[in-house]
Amino acid sequence: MVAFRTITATTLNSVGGMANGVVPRQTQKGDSVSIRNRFVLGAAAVLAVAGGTLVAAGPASAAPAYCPGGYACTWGDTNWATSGNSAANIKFTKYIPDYSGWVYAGTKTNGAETASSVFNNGNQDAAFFYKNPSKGGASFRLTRNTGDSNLHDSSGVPGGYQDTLSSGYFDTYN
Ligand SMILES: [Ca+2]
Repeated sequence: MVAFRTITATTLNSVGGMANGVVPRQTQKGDSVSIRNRFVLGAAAVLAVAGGTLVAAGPASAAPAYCPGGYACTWGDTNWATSGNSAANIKFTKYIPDYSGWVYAGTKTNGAETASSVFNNGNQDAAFFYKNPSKGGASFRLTRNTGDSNLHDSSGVPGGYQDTLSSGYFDTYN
């Protein structure tokens, strides 16, 4: 819509006419306005592309319940719950070198190699999750305020990490 108005005004200017209250301007000035508007439109297009990239890279969204600010959290099942309970998670503010030492809150389910959903609600850092204890084995990285509600499928974090996580670290401690 902005582009259309710009083209119309430029066209009117180029023929030196006056219509619909548009004051004719010298061609040079009209051209400079047109160039500036094209630049603004170009910048908007770049922002639109960047926004699309962010969405594709990971499901940025509001943090799930019971994963407070400053924490990275894991749950035993998909959709940020363990046995239907969002509060039944394991969370850290720095790192957990071995999830086998933890159970999902309020359950007896051990945290090692059982996570099916994860979220990084940290204040600043990316979070890294590993298949083996103490930063060992294959890993993936979650930027702040992103997560994966289903580690079984290939959207978000690449598939193959369900029921494999054994340690997690914020970047500062990684
Ligand atoms: Ca997934």
